[in-house]
Amino acid sequence: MKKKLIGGIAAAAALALAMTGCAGGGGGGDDELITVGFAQTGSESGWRSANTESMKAAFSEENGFELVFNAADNKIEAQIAAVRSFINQGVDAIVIAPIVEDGWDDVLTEAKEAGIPVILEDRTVTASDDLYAAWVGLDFRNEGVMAGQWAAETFGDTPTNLVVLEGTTGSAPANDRAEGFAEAIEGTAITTLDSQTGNFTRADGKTVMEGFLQKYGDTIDLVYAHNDDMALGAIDAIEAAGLVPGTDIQIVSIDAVKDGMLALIDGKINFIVECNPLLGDLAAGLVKDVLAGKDVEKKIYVEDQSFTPEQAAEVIDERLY
Ligand code: GZL
Repeated sequence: MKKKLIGGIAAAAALALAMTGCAGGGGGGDDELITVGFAQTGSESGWRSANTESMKAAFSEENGFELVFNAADNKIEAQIAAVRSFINQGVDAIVIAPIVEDGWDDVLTEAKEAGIPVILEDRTVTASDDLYAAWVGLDFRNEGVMAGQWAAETFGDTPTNLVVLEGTTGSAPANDRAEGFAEAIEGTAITTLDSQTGNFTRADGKTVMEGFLQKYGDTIDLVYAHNDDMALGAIDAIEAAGLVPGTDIQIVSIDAVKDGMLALIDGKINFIVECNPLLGDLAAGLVKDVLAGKDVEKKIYVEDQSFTPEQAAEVIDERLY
């Protein structure tokens, strides 16, 4: 499977403009608006808010779109029902950030039979890739590898007790970040004491971490959080237990949203791998190209980077989210 790698969001935006012939602003093409149904996961995290903002800005009327937006509150059935409703409305195209990987074959087949192209953004699905026109997002597995490599380099052969705050059960980022991290720490002295979902939310991350602290106390050396919001919840629990996050218990996380980066600069998180949420321009470009009958890459990856506290301090003021 060919895959296109895009470096940084500026390059991604430029590519999106080029793909849509929108360079220099405006929607290009005739005056009629393109009606797009967008099925978002919900509003579970700071990352999701930034992603929604990016998508709404890109699928604007001035860019030639009429956006029908649905946020499914992280409920899989509600998200599938939203896609069905877009099909019944006869939208021109559907964009989905699928909450989980499985269970999409039927409704994607219905969209295909209705002649409505589907673009996936952010998360992926296990359904056959002839059921969607393209996917744009991040390499979650590599994000897990990057986080695991930091842990392996930092703790290496020192016996280390790890607990994991997993993302939404069944979601591509949770599955892939777990896999990548496990591969990267293989052969080290890092032992996983426990691993549980915190649903990518700060509240659940705190609750799960409270449980880990009750069960394992200060024998915990390291937390791997699949996103910053759960890492921030873990910080709340660690501090409530009278321990020092980033020192007594180190934390490695993924996303690099503003609040996560500030905690990193404060030394409460030790390392963050970025997962860029600003996918709106790319998704909008793909919709226009697919509707124009152009050939598009099936998978478009936006490159990620990582940050130490010092690196975060250098860039915090210029970051877009
Ligand atoms: C990753 C995205 C994940 C983020 C979380 O691309 O799907 O969902 O890592 C968000 O913060 O809730």
